[in-house]
Amino acid sequence: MVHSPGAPVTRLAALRGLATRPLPEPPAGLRRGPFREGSFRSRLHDAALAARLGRWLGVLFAVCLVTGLLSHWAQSPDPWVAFPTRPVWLYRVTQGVHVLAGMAMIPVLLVKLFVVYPRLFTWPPVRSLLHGLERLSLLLLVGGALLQVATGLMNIAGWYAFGFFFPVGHYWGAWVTAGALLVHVGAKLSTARAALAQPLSGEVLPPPDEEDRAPALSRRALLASTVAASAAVVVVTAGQTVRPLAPLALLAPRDPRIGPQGLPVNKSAAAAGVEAAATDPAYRLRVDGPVPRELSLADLAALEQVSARLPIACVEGWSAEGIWTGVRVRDVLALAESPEDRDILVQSLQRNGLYARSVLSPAAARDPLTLLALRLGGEPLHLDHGYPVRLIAPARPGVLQTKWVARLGPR
Ligand SMILES: Nc1nc2c(c(=O)[nH]1)N[C@H]1C(S)=C(S)[C@@H](COP(=O)(O)O)O[C@H]1N2
Ligand SMILES: [Mo]
Repeated sequence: MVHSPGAPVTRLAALRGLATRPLPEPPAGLRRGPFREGSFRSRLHDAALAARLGRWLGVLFAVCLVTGLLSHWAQSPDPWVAFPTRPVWLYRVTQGVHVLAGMAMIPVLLVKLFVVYPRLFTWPPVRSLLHGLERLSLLLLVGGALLQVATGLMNIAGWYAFGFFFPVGHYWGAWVTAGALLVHVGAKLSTARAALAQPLSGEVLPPPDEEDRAPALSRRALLASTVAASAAVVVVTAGQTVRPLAPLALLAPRDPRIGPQGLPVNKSAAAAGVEAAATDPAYRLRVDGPVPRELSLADLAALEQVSARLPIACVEGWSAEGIWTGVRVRDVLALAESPEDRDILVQSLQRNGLYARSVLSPAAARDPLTLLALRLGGEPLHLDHGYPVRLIAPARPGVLQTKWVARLGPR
């Protein structure tokens, strides 16, 4: 080996040689069970099929990553740049797409794993250092992808059986999976290109040497049914956010039409422990600022009332629109002479819980459509929708649309 500091190219070549140098093959006696030659006979374990499924997965993963990062940004309490507040349906669309793309991934991921799992038992298991590293990255890729899909699915079903805070785990899981995917694509690029150039056989082939066995499915038919399953999942889930599809929303945990005042409820007043405080006639909205204010419901009703059609767009993928009526946050803050360039902390009557408070960026607080709603669909707000006062703002994740507001002011 050459060790001259002036020859980085030679050193790189040496490193490359080390990484790709064949490792000694393990004794053939260990080659048992699924490691034996010809253990997997189905013609569906096929590179051309794997590459096509992989391409689909890559597209869906990219959509999930981008929309997921947007959601992370929208929920960040301290963003460099505030998440935009227009169009008002922005978050509704990005998060709806996020959940749908994640759901669509499930059949494709499962079929892809079925198609490629025999490769788990390649022989020798590790050919070189580089090959070993690549196989290790597959562990992260498969583990990460399954974890992302499973935690996402559990989250939309409201089943928090995992021992970590969902947004944090799902966020870091995404980066690990993305990194492993990048390595995978890099390692497989030329193989995948060649496999994609091959036509996908529509022929129904029996396993080799078993010409008399009844074959089941062609590769093309498996690909087509996977895509169809994926599309079907989308159709029976999309109704939780796309109204015309609501009657088909068999898989959606939420029907956007069902709930008090025609809108779903994520946490009821009883569950939040706010029934007494929210219905107390002594309720006053506290507004912090140089001239602190305490406003009764009558005071609020005497201010200019604004109506706007705005969606509640839950991170779980369901969304529904309502016509909200109430006062502008900026008008209320002006009464307390609160400065216009500060983050605004909104606090609920709810004592505990992650969603008992939220932060409005200065731009969101100034937005003429950022409201403290008193009415929904023309009626006084239902207790479960946040009576007496709830925050409703454009292009804002549902988790930040604080209900039963007790107090607001500069953070
Ligand atoms: N105080 C408080 N506000 C809250 C919540 C909560 O648990 N506590 N849940 C949030 C979530 S996750 C959503 S999606 C919306 C749902 O509003 P809705 O129940 O009126 O449909 O309220 C948000 N506001
Ligand atoms: Mo939510």
